Amino acid sequence: MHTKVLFLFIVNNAFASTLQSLSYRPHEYELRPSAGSSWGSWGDSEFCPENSWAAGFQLMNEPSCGDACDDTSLNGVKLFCVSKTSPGVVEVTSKKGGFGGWMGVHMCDGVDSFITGIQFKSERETKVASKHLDETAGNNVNMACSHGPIMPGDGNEFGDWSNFEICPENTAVCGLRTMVEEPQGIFTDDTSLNQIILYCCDYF
Ligand SMILES: [Ca+2]
Ligand SMILES: [Ca+2]
Repeated sequence: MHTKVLFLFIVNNAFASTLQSLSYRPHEYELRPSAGSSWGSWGDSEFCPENSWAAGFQLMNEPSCGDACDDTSLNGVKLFCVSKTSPGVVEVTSKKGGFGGWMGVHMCDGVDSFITGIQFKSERETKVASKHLDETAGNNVNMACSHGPIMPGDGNEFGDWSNFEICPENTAVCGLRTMVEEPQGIFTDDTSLNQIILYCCDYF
């Protein structure tokens, strides 16, 4: 093997072994934007590798399917973790629903710009413990970065926006957890993603 090729092989393997998502990482704060519903259960938390933070996101969304079918809107959220010192991107996601597909990738503008805030759009649960004919729960997410403009999500329009929840100073988003309703079958209304938590870790 050529020396340069061998060197690259070793370097790539070193990054591959260090850039792994984590099931726990010490964090300073949780961003939990208000949500109109709470069907389903929380998935596992997933965190960016040490010394990396979320610099982008992507939504799993089911486009509106019209009056005669069962809409679910938002089904999942993915974060893209970036380190200031090593190349490569690690994806983290918590629990996901089974409807729709992945939308566009939204990345913070500029060098060393990381996600620091979230706003969540969801429909208000109309009755406790009993659904209307077609509820959708979570619909869309906007995120703010440490530098640059707010990144609008490409989910659906149903429901109302929460306030923007922002990480404390000197922290940035480093992980997430989602509450998702399990598939309900053909005769029962589905909602998929209902709530989201983002974690803020020390940023240096
Ligand atoms: Ca529905
Ligand atoms: Ca259904």
